[in-house]
Amino acid sequence: MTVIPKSHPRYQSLLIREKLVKGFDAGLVAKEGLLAHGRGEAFDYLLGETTSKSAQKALKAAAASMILSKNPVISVNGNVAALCPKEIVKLANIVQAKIEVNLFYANQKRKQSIVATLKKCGAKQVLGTDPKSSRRLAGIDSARRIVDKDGIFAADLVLVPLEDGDRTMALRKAKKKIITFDLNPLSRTAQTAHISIIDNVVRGINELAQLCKKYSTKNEAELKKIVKNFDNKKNLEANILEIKSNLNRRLRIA
Ligand code: PTJ
Repeated sequence: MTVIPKSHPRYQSLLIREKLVKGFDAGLVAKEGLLAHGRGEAFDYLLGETTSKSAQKALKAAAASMILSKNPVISVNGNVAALCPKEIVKLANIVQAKIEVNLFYANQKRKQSIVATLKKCGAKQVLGTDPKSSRRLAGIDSARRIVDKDGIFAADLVLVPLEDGDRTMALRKAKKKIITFDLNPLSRTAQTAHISIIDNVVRGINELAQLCKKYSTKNEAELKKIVKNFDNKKNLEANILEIKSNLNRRLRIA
């Protein structure tokens, strides 16, 4: 295993990369997941590798929506299982959400490894592996159309970190409220979801869990107000402007 010295200027980023590689070696991450991570890293670089103001806003709207939801589900893929399995279980416990494994690159063995990882982190139940419970989402051809009848199929809200655009659209058509973590503000998923948190899931997921805990004591009217005041399109524009001003700052330094 590569030892990354703490003094390395890109220590955090290299540590996250290492988690992905370990997750790949452990059979959790698809090969394509490593490529997807590289794309994410590039956008994170442009974002300044911090949770921006617009991401904070989206996190607040996401937390309020999750508390208000009657039947929330967290969808987990290979990358998420490698990067933040403990945090996923923690969040699910706070908001009483179900957890479902749902893969783009379908593979039963990988699914089982992801379930085992989540259970090791304390998940009591992980949906998405029982063929008798499977249902099809309309309007999508990828493996992600297969969902659990008690999970995503029945959910009113689905948190889909690192999602592909087709399923985001299909889930929206199925009248689910969609929250995503995506480092690319221009992706189809970011543009289609109701709430797009443009942040590294590794940074944002803890913040989301903490906000959910904090908001669990707020009354319904207060929570609804937070949700109503959030405009995803406007927030994505603000995010793109944040990237632009980061780049401008770099130009001045050069
Ligand atoms: O495990 P599977 O089979 O379900 O496959 C998972 C991947 C991620 C490979 C699959 O869903 C995929 O191909 O995704 P895309 O379409 O490449 O989209 C991934 C999005 O996530 C891109 O917009 C990336 O910028 C973004 N992304 C990558 N790493 C992170 C991220 N967003 C937030 N946090 C990250 N760490």
